[in-house]
Amino acid sequence: MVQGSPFVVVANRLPVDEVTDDTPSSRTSGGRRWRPSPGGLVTALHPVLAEHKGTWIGWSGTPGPAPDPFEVDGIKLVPMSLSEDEVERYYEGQSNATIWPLYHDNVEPPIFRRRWRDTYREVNRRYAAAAAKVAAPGATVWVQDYQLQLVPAMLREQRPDLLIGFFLHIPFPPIELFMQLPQRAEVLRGLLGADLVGFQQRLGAQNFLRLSKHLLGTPYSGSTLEYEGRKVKAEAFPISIDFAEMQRLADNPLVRERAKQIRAELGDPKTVILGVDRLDYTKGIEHRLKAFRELLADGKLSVPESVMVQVATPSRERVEHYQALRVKVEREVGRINGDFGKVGVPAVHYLHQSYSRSELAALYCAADVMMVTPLRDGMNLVAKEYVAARAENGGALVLSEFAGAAGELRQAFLCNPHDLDGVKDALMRAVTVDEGEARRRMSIMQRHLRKHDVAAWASEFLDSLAEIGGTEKNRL
Ligand code: GDG
Repeated sequence: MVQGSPFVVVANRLPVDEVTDDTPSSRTSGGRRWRPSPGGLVTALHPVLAEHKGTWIGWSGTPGPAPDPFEVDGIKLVPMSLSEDEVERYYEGQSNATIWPLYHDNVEPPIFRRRWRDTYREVNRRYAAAAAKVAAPGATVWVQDYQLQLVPAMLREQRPDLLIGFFLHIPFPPIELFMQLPQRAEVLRGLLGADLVGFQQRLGAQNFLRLSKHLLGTPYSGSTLEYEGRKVKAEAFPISIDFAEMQRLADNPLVRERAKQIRAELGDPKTVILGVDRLDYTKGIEHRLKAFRELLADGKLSVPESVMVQVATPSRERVEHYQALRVKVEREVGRINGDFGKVGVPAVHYLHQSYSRSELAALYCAADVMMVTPLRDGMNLVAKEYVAARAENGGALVLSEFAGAAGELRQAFLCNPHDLDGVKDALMRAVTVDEGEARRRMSIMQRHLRKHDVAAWASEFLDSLAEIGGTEKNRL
């Protein structure tokens, strides 16, 4: 008789990647090999999962039949299968072409397709069934993100004994936008299946409480609403990074050496301006390129004294919005380099590639100015990583007011990415800030992040959930 796990994480993806080469650190399962994929979420949850023999349910990242459950570093992994069609409809379609743009202020028009939402429902049902199967009586189940919003209610229906938490990593939109979703009541009821619904920002939690009242007439007081005779709490838990890990990387002599080398390879400019994002239309990559181009045209910045490095990690490449964005960004980069580059010195070094954590840390160390200019972003971990990597080095962060991180990183050079003059002004202030002032700002932000790291985030959420569960400290 299988006893089940007292703690279960349900996420779209498993925290591992399949490897096809002979990487020595890979683990095998049914002839397939896996390597842990380092990420904030798994780092934060690993201690809880390992201590309580936890289980993580998610997709392996490859379409087709799922491998058998296996273990990595003391955590049981239960792979879910997704067919090619399901990847197209549930993941690329409903999740990334409908919900993603809608929840990010309709930055691109969301596409609504009935087939996509039917598949989204079916896949959510399968994830919920897997969780119902592995969870021990009275277990805590933590469901992650916008791909799985129906899971909490589906799970509660099968397993009312469970304590269910949900965390949304992206913004939760205002009522007027959410109401466009053809599946709106179903999604809302899905989320209301949880005991605790966590958001990145207070605004998201308020939008959710107001929406529930508007759409379902559920009364609320403070952060708690009543739904079908139960209490559901909606609160903000701003996610963070593994601060110590990034600081350790940035302190590593090899990484420091690499940072020097990067600057030398860029021609030892006075100012290195950096952007690191998934190539996503919410990240405001074009807006920052335009600001840089205009500053070059105005003569306020010039090549080779100032150069920009833009890492645009390939992302969701089969989704149309993303293909169109790539064309626009690459056209803008070409235009800037054509107008302002010199032989052997492009103005913008554009890198449509993925890098290792240590190469990213070296880039952070090499950059005088970091530009994070999303039009809307749940949090933005890149902004936090840059701050963590700067140690005693100063450096300046230009940060959009529309990133969740702006609520905490108040010493950044804040800007409205829609206001081009405002972005230019913030960038110039960051480029010209004196060293003492830059260090002062950086150290205040570092102090904040050292305390509010990803482990603190996970334990705040889980403590709050346990409190709702009504048992002492932790039900786990
Ligand atoms: C969603 C929400 C929220 C990027 N390129 C490479 C690479 N990265 C890493 C960064 C960072 C992460 O990916 C990106 O996180 P962000 O927070 O910036 O953005 P999203 O991917 O949109 O994440 C966001 C987040 O969820 C967490 O809740 O903050 O608002 O949209 O850690 O360093 N990592 C490596 N190579 C790369 O080339 N290794």
